[in-house]
Parts: sequence; structure tokens; C-alpha cells
Amino acid sequence: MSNKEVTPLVPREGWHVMHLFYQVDHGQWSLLDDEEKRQAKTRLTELVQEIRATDDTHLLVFSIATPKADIGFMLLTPDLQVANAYEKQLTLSLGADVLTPVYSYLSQTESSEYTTTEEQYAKETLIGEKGFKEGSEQYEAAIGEFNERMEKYLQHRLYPVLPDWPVICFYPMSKRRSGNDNWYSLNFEARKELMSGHARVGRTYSGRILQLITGSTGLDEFEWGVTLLANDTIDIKAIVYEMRFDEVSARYAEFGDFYIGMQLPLNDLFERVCL
Ligand code: 76R
Repeated sequence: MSNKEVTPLVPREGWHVMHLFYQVDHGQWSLLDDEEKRQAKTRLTELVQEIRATDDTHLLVFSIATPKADIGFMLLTPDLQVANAYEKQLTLSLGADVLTPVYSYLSQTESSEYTTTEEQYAKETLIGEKGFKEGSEQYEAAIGEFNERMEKYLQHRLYPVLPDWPVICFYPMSKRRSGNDNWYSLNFEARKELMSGHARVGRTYSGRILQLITGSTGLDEFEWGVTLLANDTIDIKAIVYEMRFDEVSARYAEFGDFYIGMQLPLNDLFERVCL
């Protein structure tokens, strides 16, 4: 990375995330000769390699279904200065005006304020449901397992490594703030209760859907970016449909546009988008 003298913008916790969507301008592309086209593709390939070799940085590359866009990138990296520099380079990588930005989204990875606490797990699950005695061997072992699981889980939310599952679905969403349906005027207990219903539905998709919720309040138009990875589009359709019946979504969620992409190796991507 150049620009070493610029003050880094690394959040206290988590990473910056950019979703970038481009259309290919085939008119501009056709003005390049074969050698220029080859060089352009090499430039993008080398840039992708450079980004992927950067510490704590991940880049997903995908082809977008339908003409909403052609190429999508999801970039995760701590420093906003680095994200910004890479984003500009990606835009120009195939030559001036070949990639036209059509949509983009800036967010950050975040932990959730609704995550189960050790205290809550002990009281509700271990003592309440399982009838364990506080301080018993069984109880201590279960607490140990819980903490280990939560640590891994929190690590995934803040510093995710996403699998190469082919289907990627992105859409932005907010919680409604109108009249009697104002999420932000509910008290914490009510929100937590509703979110535990949401999580219960979500967990039934374990192994089929990987969700990454990134926060964007104050950073972009909506309040969260929703990124879902899957091996089968039917699971995307099913989870989004089922969530609509859950009160958190039924009553409080508002959505932006949906993008469906397919993760592909770069050479296949070039072929797919006819470059
Ligand atoms: O802490 C956790 O991550 C587990 C519980 C959980 C939280 C806190 C969870 C589980 N989600 C959480 C937060 Mn979710 N999620 C969405 C959508 O299309 C729609 O209707 C909504 C889009 C899907 C499909 C989904 C899937 N979730 C959030 C938040 C932040 C809310 C806030 O802070 O107020 C949003 C915006 C959101 C939206 N969720 C799950 C899933 C799935 C599959 C799970 C289970 C994950 C797992 O256990 O592995």
C-alpha cells in the first residue's frame, strides 16, 4: 500500500466493509486493442492478489445476476484509508470508464448488543432450563464451553473469514421508525426479546446460510448491510421469506435493493462478463 504517511483510520474494534457494484461499459472496452485488454485484465488480477495479500484483508469477487450490475466486490479491511485507496484502484483497474460504479455500500463489522451474556445463559439456560447447581462441576464446564463458543462467535462477527460458497446475496436494511412501529422507542428488554425470536429462526439455517450483518448507521443510507452466503439460491429465498413473518422483519424492517452474485475465479469472471 502506498500513502503510508496518511493517518490510518482503523476502528477501535472491527473492520471496514465495502460492497462495490459495477457495470462493464462494453463500448469503452471495445476501444482497447487486444494487448491493452490483456494488460487491463492482468492489472485487475494483480490488484486482487495484492489486496488479498494485505494483512487482515479479504476480497470477494463475484458476477452479478441480472443487468443491475456485472461485477461485484466485497472488501473487508481495517483501515478506511486502505479501503478507499483499493476501491479507487479497483474502479480504474480495467482502464478509464470501463467499470462504471452503479451501487456501493459502506459499513463496519460489529458485535451485537443482543448477544447472550454469560449471566443470562447461566440463569436462564443452565439453572432455569437444565437445573444445574451454580458452582457445580457440570455448571462450570458448561460456562467454560459457553465462553469458548461466544469468543469464536464474536471473533467471526468482528473479524470474519467468509467461505467461498458460490451464492452471495447483499441488501441494505433499516429498522422502521414510524408511528407505533418505531424500533428505537422500544426498550432494550423488548428489543432483546424480539431479536431472540429472530435468532431462533436464523439458527435453523445453520450450515445453509452464513449471515454477516455489518453496521452502517451514519456511514451510509441504511442502518445495516446484510450479506448472506449460500450454496443454493433456494436457501436465500427461503430465509428472506421466513424472516418476513418474524416480527422483527414483519413489523420493523425496511429494505433496499437486493443483489445476487456468484463468487467466481477471476478468469471465469472475465469470461462470464464477456471481457
Ligand atoms: O448474535 C448473533 O449474531 C446471533 C443472533 C443474531 C443477531 C443479534 C442473528 C442471527 N441476527 C442478529 C442481528 Mn440476523 N439476519 C438479518 C437478516 O431479510 C430479513 O428479514 C432480515 C435480514 C437475515 C436474513 C438474518 C439472518 N440480524 C441482526 C441484525 C442487527 C439488528 C440490531 O442490532 O438491531 C440485522 C439487521 C439482522 C438481519 N440472523 C441470525 C440471520 C441468521 C441466519 C442468524 C443465525 C446465525 C447463526 O446462529 O449462525
